[in-house]
Amino acid sequence: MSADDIGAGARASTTVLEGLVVRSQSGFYRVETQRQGAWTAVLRGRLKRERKQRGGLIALGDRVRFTPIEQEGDVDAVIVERLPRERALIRRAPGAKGAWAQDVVVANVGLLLPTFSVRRPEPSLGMLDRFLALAEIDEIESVIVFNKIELGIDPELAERIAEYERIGYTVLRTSTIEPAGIEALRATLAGRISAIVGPSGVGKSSLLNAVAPGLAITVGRVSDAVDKGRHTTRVGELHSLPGVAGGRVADTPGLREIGLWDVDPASLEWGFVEFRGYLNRCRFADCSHVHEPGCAVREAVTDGAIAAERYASYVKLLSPR
Ligand SMILES: Nc1nc2c(ncn2[C@@H]2O[C@H](COP(=O)(O)OP(=O)(O)O)[C@@H](O)[C@H]2O)c(=O)[nH]1
Ligand SMILES: [Mg+2]
Ligand SMILES: [Zn+2]
Repeated sequence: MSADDIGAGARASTTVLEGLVVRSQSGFYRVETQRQGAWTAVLRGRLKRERKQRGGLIALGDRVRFTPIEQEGDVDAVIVERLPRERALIRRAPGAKGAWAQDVVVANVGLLLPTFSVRRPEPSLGMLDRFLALAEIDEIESVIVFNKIELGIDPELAERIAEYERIGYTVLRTSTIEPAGIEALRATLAGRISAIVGPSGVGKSSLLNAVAPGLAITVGRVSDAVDKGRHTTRVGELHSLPGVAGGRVADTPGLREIGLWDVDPASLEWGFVEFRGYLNRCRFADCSHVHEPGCAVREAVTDGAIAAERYASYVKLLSPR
């Protein structure tokens, strides 16, 4: 049964409950409440049409209002309203007529964890810079994770990592084998909604299992895409963390493609935190920091105040094609 077939004829009760969307798959939503358990919900008709038009009106991490219905299949609730989002991790794609299509990957997410392994696979720091810029622009805090440290960190990589710390980012050095940094990761995740992102194989699922063994997330294979090929179903899930502080973390397939996002070139400079002190010192107010004379950002690169590698990432992101 498709989600679209349910709920239209169902008589909704007048009870309205509030909950958090912790799982989303093909129009079905798992909604958790504080005291009334968890529900499987579909969208009410009007929301459904908006979902089609806007490509996903309800995202993982959204707070919603819903009413219980007579159970049909697994479905026992209909979502009637989405509450305002504090913030969201957004994937942007160029849309029709110069507009931007936006796809909310996780709503109300307070922390992004760009995660890489120090080797096997080798880290892509270009991708890291992309994640960091995206988080800065969406006003989401980032904590960088380098996993598999028991394999050893090349001096060159160690220097690059130190540079991220110098510009203000917290870096966790972890291993699920040794183990190392797991306690720090657990403390970082406690009591907030986070999203872990990064290439496959770096140990994201292993890290979450180390932080919360009860989760038992599948490790070492592509587990989050049900169905292969063109009709791949995206399953997003917010895992619940144990402990008094609680907390939720998304380890979701949509996050992998964030690399394909495109950003308004004028906002990109804001995504590089160490540029900010120079932005209003350029000769031209609309300086792109690539070819203009009197560019304070490029001077800072020449002086070594801004790392050449980070500047190179900026230029690459500015014109990805
Ligand atoms: N050497 C080493 N391997 C790890 C570590 N953490 C995870 N792995 C391995 O890396 C592979 C991918 O792990 P997985 O958690 O599925 O990565 P994900 O794709 O990012 O979720 C598995 O074979 C894990 O056993 C680590 O700290 N050190
Ligand atoms: Mg995984
Ligand atoms: Zn400039």
